[in-house]
Amino acid sequence: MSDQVTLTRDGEIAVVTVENPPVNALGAAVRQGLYKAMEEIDADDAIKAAIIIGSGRTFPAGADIREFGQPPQPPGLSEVCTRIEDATKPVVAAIHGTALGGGLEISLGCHYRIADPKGRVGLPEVLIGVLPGAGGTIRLPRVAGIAAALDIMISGRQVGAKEALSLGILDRLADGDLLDSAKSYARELVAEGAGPRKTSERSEGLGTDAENAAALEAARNGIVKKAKGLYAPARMVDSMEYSLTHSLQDASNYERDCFMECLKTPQQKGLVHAFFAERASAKVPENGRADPRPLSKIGVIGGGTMGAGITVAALNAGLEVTMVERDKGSIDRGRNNVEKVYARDVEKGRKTEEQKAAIMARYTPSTSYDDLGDADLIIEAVFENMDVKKEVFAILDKVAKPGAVLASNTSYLNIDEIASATSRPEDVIGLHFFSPANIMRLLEIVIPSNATDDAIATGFDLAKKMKKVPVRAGLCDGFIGNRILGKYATAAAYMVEDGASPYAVDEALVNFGYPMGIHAMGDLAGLDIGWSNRKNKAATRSNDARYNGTIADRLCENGWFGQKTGKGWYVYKEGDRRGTPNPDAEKIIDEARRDLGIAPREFTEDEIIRRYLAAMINEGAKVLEEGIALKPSDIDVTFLFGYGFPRYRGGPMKYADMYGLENVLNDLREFEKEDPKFWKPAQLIIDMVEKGESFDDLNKRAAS
Ligand code: 3H9
Repeated sequence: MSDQVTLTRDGEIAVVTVENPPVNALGAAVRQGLYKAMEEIDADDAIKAAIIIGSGRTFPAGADIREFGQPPQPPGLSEVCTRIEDATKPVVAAIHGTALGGGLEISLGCHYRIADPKGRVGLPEVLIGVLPGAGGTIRLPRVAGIAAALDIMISGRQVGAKEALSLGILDRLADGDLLDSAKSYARELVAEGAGPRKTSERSEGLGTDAENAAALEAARNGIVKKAKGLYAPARMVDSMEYSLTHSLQDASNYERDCFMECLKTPQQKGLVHAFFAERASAKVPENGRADPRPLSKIGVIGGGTMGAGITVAALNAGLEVTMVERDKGSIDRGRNNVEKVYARDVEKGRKTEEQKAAIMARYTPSTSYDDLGDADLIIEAVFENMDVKKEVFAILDKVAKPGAVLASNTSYLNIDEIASATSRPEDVIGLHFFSPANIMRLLEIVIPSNATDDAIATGFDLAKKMKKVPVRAGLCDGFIGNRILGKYATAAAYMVEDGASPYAVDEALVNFGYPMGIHAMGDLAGLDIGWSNRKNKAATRSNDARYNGTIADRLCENGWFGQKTGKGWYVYKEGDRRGTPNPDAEKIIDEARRDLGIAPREFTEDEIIRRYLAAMINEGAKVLEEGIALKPSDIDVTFLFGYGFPRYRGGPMKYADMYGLENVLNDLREFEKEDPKFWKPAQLIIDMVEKGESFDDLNKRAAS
């Protein structure tokens, strides 16, 4: 076969095992091995049926994504699936773990499918910018129906074994050991004389022509809502539609053409980059140098929105949590904030009352710091003020057990200074959660000067337990995310002062792929946050920098903080979260421009995006230069998971590579003429353009 595919025999049953850890991806050697195994099985009269199974943790989880864009190596996956389907003896797929993408397609090439009850199947190609390219659009609808098949493909969701059974994707669930069950199934098939059953020739999932057409049309209309901006979903519908009236060979060719078209799109490159960037962010030097400290009990200081969100994230991770607040009223509110999350879960049918009670049993509200004596890690989530935080850390120093990790959830403050309030700065790290902390997956792990490797590794371990995406950030004002946000928010503020409407800026960003524009986002988060930040920094602001808060300050001076006051950049009707432009804000903008002596000018959508992104990328490069981020992909991950950057664009640094670093530099040079200080190009960008390097080159260097 090949090193990655073995064929063994148990009497008249052949067992083909794929062994390509960690996820049995269907790389060239696996495809060759499967193809050869089918040839051997067909040629051996003693074999009456065959089983395909994955070793280790899963049935193949898809094509090997690393091969995308490389010269193709035969046989193609589609060919392998058809070769399996053409086998002259019944072939049973024995599924455990996650049969995804090409993995599910291999199993659909098999004639029968049995799965471990905990197994899952799916066609998540949409998440990496392609469509199923090995018969998925052809075979899945034939067993599951068009509507279900398109729902699975367009959402990319994983379908549990029970649902897959009810949809006709699976034939049965294993009872006990999967391989034993699969062998019994295969023997039954042989005994019954059930021969090969080609999925591509089945039709029980399909409806009448009119029903099929209606399902295709409904999916086409739903794409705008369900897969906004994505290219691949429409091609899935096209390919499925084509397969209904064409031979398997023609349909396979058409599907392959659609797949190849998707492969050429920047979306596909952005999404594949996002896939690997997400997995690379936890690979940090400290993790290799030290083991995390034990972690089962955590303390949270503060029961506000952030403290409660962190508590829920920790409870969901199976940890015990003690929450401390300063008085009875505050801790009651804290407890209520936690409880209402689970009450909603019960209301929505996501949890039972018993499950809620079991989770809440791991939660201890308290008004005494002394109750934190056995916590392995304590996260402070109090008011964003240095004196308050230092006070908390001085107390933690007294009550925490030796070796407990002490973490601050600050989003801007200097953690070295916070750590100086303790006698153990080596145990202090930053854990910057994003609100709502139980939902948002980004966790910036901030590394102060004295933190030890095992304290840092413990932060990463917490992220893993909470299923968060951790990003290692060095110490600076705003760390990675908020520091870069500060720059592009300023670029947006300058554009509005200079003549762009805030609504045009937001529209440009939505068209770029953001879920909402920066002004709508400001209204959602509360404009008072930025206002108070600007006031805090007023004394240290440099005189030669252009001020960015003239208009926003005036909105706040009127008490217009955004959604919570019903008015900000937009006006909000009672209970409505979507605003309409605020005419009073427009008046303020006009006045501010007059006061600043600015003659407003036009900004095209293209210029808005060029400025917004140039500010973001330039600061990203400075963050890299200073070692605040270890690699460009960490910046991408930060913005994908914490700031709404459209995933299909891969993140700001990947976008820079695709837009062309030289073009970024040209934009910066153009804008630099009007404000040399703000738009000064990062030296890293200048050097990289000179050397013809890309941010991807830096990612590769970091990985090696
Ligand atoms: C496809 O099938 C196209 C076909 O229709 C047509 C072709 C013609 N390839 O996520 P994890 C690596 S498209 C290469 O941390 P988990 C991953 O990078 C494919 N590598 O584990 C990581 O490497 P490292 C459709 C892959 O347990 C390691 O495996 N399938 C692939 O949290 C462990 O991964 C998909 O899109 C791959 N396909 O989750 C499924 N998959 O250790 C993509 C994983 O160096 N995969 N790796 O960082 C997943 O969704 C998750 O990996 C899975 C396991 C759920 C399977």
